[in-house]
Amino acid sequence: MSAAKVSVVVPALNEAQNLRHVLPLIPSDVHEVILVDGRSTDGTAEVARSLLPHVRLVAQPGRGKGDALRAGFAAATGDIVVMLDADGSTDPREIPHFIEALMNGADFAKGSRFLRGGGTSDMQSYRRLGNASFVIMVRLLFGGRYTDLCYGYNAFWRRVIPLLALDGDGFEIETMMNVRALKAGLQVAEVASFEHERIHGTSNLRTIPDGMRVLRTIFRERFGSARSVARPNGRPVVAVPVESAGRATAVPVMAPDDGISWPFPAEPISLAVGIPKADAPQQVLAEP
Ligand SMILES: Nc1nc2c(ncn2[C@@H]2O[C@H](COP(=O)(O)OP(=O)(O)OP(=O)(O)O)[C@@H](O)[C@H]2O)c(=O)[nH]1
Ligand SMILES: [Mg+2]
Repeated sequence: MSAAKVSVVVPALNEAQNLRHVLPLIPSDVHEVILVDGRSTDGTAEVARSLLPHVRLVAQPGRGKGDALRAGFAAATGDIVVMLDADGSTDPREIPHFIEALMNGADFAKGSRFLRGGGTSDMQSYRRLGNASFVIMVRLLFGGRYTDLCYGYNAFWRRVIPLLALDGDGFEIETMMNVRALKAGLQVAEVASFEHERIHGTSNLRTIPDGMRVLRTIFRERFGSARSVARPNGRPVVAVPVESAGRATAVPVMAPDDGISWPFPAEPISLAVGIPKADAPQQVLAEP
């Protein structure tokens, strides 16, 4: 068990079929799991409660993933907040790597699919290109050496939430968090992470409109009125290379009845145990 209390925030919009692949795999010794329901019509909240009787269900006031996450962060009571998706894309077994990065001194630990040991099977080439362009843009405009930007798996100390002053409603929220973490001069760690395809259902992301929201966010953060608080090239960005969720050693298991080969283990892991990882030291990616 981590000495710090960990709150896991999961935004979910019609993810009832996917939750059984996600919630049971959250380490059982976390402080709380908060599921932010976006007025789902498929029984998401009920399924969450049946899978995890102690889950905290939070209703979001507005619409969009950003709105949902902000509601979840406001409700969190732990020392550390971990955000991950409800569609099976993000592996809860990676949580200990994020915690480790925070325990090692990071204020903010962001998942990266493009760090050694990370990867994705859920990103079409045009989305990959868009994300890469945004990464380069953020490096040029804000400094740091991020390798990923629009990824929904991140963790941070709850005390940094006021510093981020989040006000995004949609899929630009991760970009806003990542950029504001740099602007606030936070110690940011990147943690290698593997993103899987969503298991059931369809994406809520609309590539062009949501890509435009990300682009607008980047420019507004750099050239809008908030630029006065910018501290580009702040403290170092630190990378914590880890193996991609130990997938090389994970035993594939069959989900009970959907026929999908699912590489996650049947049992959740403990925060203290985590996934076997490479003996890779922390790696400084950028000097201030
Ligand atoms: N509460 C809430 N959750 C949302 C909303 N929009 C998206 N989500 C959740 O946010 C997570 C990421 O959304 P996705 O639709 O998977 O977007 P994506 O990962 O970019 O798209 P895919 O690659 O197709 O999975 C999922 O857990 C969604 O259920 C929303 O408006 N409200
Ligand atoms: Mg997804």
